[in-house]
Amino acid sequence: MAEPINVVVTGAAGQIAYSLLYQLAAGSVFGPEQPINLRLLDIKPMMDILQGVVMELEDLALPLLRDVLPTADAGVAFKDAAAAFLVGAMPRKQGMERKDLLAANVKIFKDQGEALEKFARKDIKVLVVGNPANTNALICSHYAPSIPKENFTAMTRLDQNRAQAALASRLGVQVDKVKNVIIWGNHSSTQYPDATHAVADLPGKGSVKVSLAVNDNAWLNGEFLETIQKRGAAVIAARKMSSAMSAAKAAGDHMRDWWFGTKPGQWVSMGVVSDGSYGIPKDVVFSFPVNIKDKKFEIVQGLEISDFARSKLDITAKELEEERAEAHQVLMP
Ligand code: NAX
Repeated sequence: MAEPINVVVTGAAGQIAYSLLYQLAAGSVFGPEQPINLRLLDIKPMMDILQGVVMELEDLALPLLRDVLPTADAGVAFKDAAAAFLVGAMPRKQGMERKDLLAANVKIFKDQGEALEKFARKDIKVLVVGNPANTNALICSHYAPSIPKENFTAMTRLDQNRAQAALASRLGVQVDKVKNVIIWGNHSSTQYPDATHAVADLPGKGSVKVSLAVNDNAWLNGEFLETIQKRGAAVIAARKMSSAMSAAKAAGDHMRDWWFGTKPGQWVSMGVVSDGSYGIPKDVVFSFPVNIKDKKFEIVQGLEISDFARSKLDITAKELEEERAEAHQVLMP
């Protein structure tokens, strides 16, 4: 059996981590042959609660789970880490402006970037879940210059899963019969869920373009798009808490595909540092469709972008440029 790898989960006492940790310990992300050491980072006031999570991890009695270390010290958590789920972030409190939230969070991700730079493996794979996820990932990468920027990604997989499920429901097929729906841009309400290039495997018809199968562009460019953009808010309104089970599942999906690769002919959406593809400004973390092989992703090239899509891409890119400017303002006034 392989040597254990160190896997970090930040915000480890929170609700997403609570669902994520089981998946990691059970081998459904890094595979059934890969033992793991868990490094659980949270803030000092959460250490008692975290101890309860550690007890439950022990009680899982899962053989792949080797060493579990709860800590409030980022240097300890990131030591020799091979993978990190950066879930922990400052939640929006009542009366807090979006700007204040961004300011609090970019400082956290600056500190964690610096700790990654000093202590983590140089081939570490970092998935940022904590919001604003795209800009947090950019900041983190910026403060860890010796780790390739391709090793920092932000999660839009939950949005992709939501979009795939909504299309499957509309077409009356199982969710795995729909593929290649794209989330472009920011993990925020400006994201562009794009079904233009998606295909569905329909009974008796084989592979059909989703746009032809749905045959209702007004729905695809209207209700579908808005439902996915606002799905997070709808879950909060109903559950009085934000998405956790589905967010943890998506984080597992994202990392598993990064680790093991995507299936031939299928792409997934990830927030990655833009290389200028599709006319998106460089140096923002933008969600693109990617193929993954040998633990490296490549942005899918050559997709046709309609005028409608262009306008949506520009809106979400502009928001990310604004977030980047605000982050720089906080960190380098
Ligand atoms: P919780 O409030 O349940 O947990 C967050 C945990 O992070 C808490 O235990 C807190 O003490 C900890 N934390 C705060 N500052 C920290 C720091 N500096 N270092 C380590 N830990 C720290 O939130 P939860 O529901 O788990 O959500 C976590 C984050 O995921 C939030 O920012 C949330 O907005 C974001 N989400 C991102 C999604 C995505 O698709 N990218 C979807 C789900 C979710 O909304």
